Amino acid sequence: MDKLKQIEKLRDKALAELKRVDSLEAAAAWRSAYLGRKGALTQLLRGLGRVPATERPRLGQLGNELKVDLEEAYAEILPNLKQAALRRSLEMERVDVTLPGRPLGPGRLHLSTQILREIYAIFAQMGFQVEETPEVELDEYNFTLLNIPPYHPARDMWSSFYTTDNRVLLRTHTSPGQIRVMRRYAPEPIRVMLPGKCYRYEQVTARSEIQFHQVEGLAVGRQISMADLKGVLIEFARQMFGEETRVRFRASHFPFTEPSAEMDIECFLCGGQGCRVCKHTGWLEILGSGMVHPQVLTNGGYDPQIFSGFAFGMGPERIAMLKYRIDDIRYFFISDLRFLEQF
Ligand code: 2NL
Repeated sequence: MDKLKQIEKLRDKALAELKRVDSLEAAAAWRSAYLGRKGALTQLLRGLGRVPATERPRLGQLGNELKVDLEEAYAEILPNLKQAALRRSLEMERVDVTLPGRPLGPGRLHLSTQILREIYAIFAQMGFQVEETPEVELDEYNFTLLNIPPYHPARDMWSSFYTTDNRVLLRTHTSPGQIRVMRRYAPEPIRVMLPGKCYRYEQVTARSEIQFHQVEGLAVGRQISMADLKGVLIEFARQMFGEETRVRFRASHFPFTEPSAEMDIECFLCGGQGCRVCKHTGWLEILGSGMVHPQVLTNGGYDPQIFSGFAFGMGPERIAMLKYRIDDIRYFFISDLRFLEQF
């Protein structure tokens, strides 16, 4: 077939097909079938290289005219198709504002809050009252008054969130609040619980978060001994983990207590036999504690010749993780209902 006829046939075919195009998708397909890089017209124009030189200019001109005509025909139908597509999507996505809303569940307390409240309830029976203290603290309260000297690793910029004022930071533990409470009540005897969010500038992993809760207890009075500390914490362990729970105290170190001890409970998952959770020791570390350091008592406004006290601190997330076998602390802070609704 000669080229002239081919061009005319292509025109008829393309225009006839364009008449049947009824959607944006079909229009795009049509455009690429005729005008695209591998389209019929493009192929045909490319084939002109092989026709005799005398016919080439005229055929080239006709081919280019066809190209312009097809582009124009395409541009002409496009606005209508766009309109139709818009109308269809408005129709399909219409919102019926008279439909009743989807019911929202009543919500529930966050797991960390649930555990915190269990802890308060137990210590409340033993005379401890809850106090809340600031999350944004002076470094004097967060460190210095707690007997954490300037060269102590906990003061390192890398583990604290400082503000642009280098005397102000996000508390790394709830203990600075204990100083505030002591100064408010001294020289009265006190028994207080301090719960709240704490922050550490550290790599987030399955075992450590930059944010976590802590709950601390503090008792200061005239006749308080290490026996009181042990009695109170053993009672706590029995109420929290069961009457039969065995505990042990291990010597430890904190800058603000002397002596210091950590309390372990017998692993309730394996009954002390040794398992993955207790790392085959049979024991789970639950909290840190100790007798308040004389310097800290002094800083709080109590004369250490007359007063003594004990303190302890624990993480509700850690306790919840052990209790419910949660293997990643990050679940507590990502607000995923699939996690939260299990508790
Ligand atoms: C832990 C250990 C602890 C305290 C917190 C405290 C506060 C004052 C004076 C003395 Cl004002 N002590 N708090 C004492 C021992 C341990 O926390 O591992 N917490 C997660």
